[in-house]
Amino acid sequence: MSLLDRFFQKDGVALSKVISYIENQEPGYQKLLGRLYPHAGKAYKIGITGPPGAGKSTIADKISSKLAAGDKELGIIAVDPTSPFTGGALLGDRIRMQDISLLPNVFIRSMATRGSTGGLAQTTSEVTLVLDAFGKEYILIETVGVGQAELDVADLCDTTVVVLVPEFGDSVQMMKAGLMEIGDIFVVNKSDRLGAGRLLSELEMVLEIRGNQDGWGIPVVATEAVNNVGTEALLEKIIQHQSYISSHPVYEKHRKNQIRTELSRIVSRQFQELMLTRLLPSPRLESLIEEIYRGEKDPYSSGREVFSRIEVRDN
Ligand SMILES: Nc1nc2c(ncn2[C@@H]2O[C@H](COP(=O)(O)OP(=O)(O)OP(=O)(O)O)[C@@H](O)[C@H]2O)c(=O)[nH]1
Ligand SMILES: [Mg+2]
Repeated sequence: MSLLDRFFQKDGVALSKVISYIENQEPGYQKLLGRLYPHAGKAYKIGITGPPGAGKSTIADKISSKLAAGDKELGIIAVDPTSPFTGGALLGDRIRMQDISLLPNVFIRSMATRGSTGGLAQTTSEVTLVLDAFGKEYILIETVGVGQAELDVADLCDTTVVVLVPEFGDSVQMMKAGLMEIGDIFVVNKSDRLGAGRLLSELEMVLEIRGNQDGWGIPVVATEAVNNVGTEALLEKIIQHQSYISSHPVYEKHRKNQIRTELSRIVSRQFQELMLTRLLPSPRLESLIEEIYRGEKDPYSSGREVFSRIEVRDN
């Protein structure tokens, strides 16, 4: 039986293998994605993002066990930032999600960000597609919301939950980090800590000024995830957002935007490959750098010259 046959028979080992194949960009991986694509499109994607240590994994764990208890098929992707400051995150995620990882309807994958040439968002989106095609109904994607790549991941999701904690500071800092724009639901976690009440009312004020978004009033939920407090209310808000967005015309726009982003990413990546392998392979690049360095050429006309070697056919 082929790997794909086993995959479609819901073999977890085949699922892991297909994901590795995609992550490593093995030969023909794009064809494989093309074959999976028609089987995908049913999963609901929930992004959980926020600063390091805010409690994202703990929240993902609590929400997942509630969904899994309701017999939902779940996929969880934890994006490991591989930063020297959060080097232990990978192991930490595994430990905190140990209980749910034993359930037959839950599949957890930790993804390292290093070495993904197509970018984190691209690989995450491809792994999401694989889980979707496998038949996962909900896919939770945990990312540390501190960089552009992480913000891009939010575009993949249907509901983005932004997790904040009192220690992270005031709303000005959150706005700077770009977190205020991407949240469909905000969570003040560690509400057992000092300053949680202030953060909550500050957030509510900022969101009130921002107003409704296409008829969705962005809620703020207080949680104490380690003790499973407020997590039920959070899941309720997620389900509410799901039914809101699924029935609202904004969903079509959202889906089309996802397709637009995906398509342009795929084309850009192919351009990049074309450039590195054919137009400007390393030796050619190095000699151009030398020529520019010696003042014999300028980078602008050199760039145009390289580009002009592409034959663009109109059809
Ligand atoms: N006091 C308190 N601690 C919490 C709460 N929720 C989570 N924690 C603790 O905060 C720490 C970080 O939690 P994680 O769930 O790993 O946070 P994270 O956002 O996934 O962390 P990274 O993935 O490393 O960015 C853990 O020690 C948790 O037990 C809470 O509500 N109150
Ligand atoms: Mg985590």
